[in-house]
Amino acid sequence: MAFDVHDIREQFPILNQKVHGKPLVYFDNAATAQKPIAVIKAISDYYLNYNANVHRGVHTLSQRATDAMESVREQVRAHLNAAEAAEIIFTRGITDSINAIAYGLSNTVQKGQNVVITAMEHHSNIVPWQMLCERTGAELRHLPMDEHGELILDRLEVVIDQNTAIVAFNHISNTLGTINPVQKIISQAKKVGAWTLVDGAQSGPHTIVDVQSWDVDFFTLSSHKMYGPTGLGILYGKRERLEAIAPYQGGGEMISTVTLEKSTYAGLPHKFEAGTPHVEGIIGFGAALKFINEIGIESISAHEQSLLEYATKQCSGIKGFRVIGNSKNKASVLSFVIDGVHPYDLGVLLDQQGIAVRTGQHCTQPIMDAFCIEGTVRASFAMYNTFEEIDSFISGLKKAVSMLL
Ligand code: 7TS
Repeated sequence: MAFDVHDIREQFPILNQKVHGKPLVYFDNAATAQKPIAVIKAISDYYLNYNANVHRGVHTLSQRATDAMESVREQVRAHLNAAEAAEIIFTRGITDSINAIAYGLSNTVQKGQNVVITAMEHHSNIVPWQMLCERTGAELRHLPMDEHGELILDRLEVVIDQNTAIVAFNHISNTLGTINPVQKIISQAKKVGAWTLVDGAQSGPHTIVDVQSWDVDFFTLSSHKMYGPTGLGILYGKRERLEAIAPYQGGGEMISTVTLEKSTYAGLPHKFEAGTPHVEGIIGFGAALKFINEIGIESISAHEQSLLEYATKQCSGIKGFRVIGNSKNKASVLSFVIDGVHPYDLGVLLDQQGIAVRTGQHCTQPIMDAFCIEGTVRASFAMYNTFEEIDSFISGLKKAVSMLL
């Protein structure tokens, strides 16, 4: 299918509205993406026609819901090129996935070992590891970054050592846009026998991921950043790794046998899926994946790259503009400050002109500390954004700056 941004926009009715009397320009895609009609329809079809709990009933609706959910598990397996569908766990989101692994390692990680993250993680890939280290006495280390927002890879062999239990890092930084060299980091971890977890929050919607060729142990996505519903995450884990760690939640569906004294756990993937799953979310995510793949992730990514280049060039002429994160390999996230202006004030003035950006720390306070700034303004682009929208953003930004400086 040829990439036609105007056709694509027709699939996102929410974009066709005015905010404060101006056409909406939605540039907050790194936080969450809008949903195409196909996703909304898949969810309403489920509620209109076959809403039922899954796995529990012999009745027809339950079977239909179960089949729909399990077919999405297979779809995700194929999308990530996992070896088997049982390695795909449905969680509540990336935050939930990382907590599941960090908790699951509580009985395996020990004092004397270390956990490695990077200087550019989202809080959800920092705090769960701090909690694990507090529980176990392990040390938390990080791979540092330079002034461009690139990881200092020369430090890899020093930071990741024989005592490293797991290396957890993001593929693409939500604040800097940096695309990290996943394979290089994984190969260093493997050299010392450490496990790996890649946070794919920002790569899921923009790049092809092949978990087997990466040879990563855990990989996680959030549906809502990939044009799917909120409240659903994907956790991929290699079978032997998932089997080796403890489940983080107990309850229905995750057991094999239960007596009042003791329970045994179900096999994969159910061991990690206690309780009624987010059935509508899973079904909606299936529709989102199909939608992305029909357009083609390469075409989406190429379009977003040209938006990023155009926006960066147009912004560079603005007085006091300073980009935060200018790594060579960068995804469609433009974070910046305007010297002398508070990001929040810019965000409010842009909103008055119908332009949605995120301002602040973006749940990455250590990045702000490293760059000695309070926060940034972040414009992040998706498949449905246009060059005309960037022009509106630039003129809106110039207007805001002229009011504030
Ligand atoms: N990791 C990264 C790199 C992220 O960008 C986010 C969300 C998360 C983890 C957490 O995902 P969740 O779905 O569990 O919340 N990032 C953002 C953002 O940049 N603005 O709002 C949420």
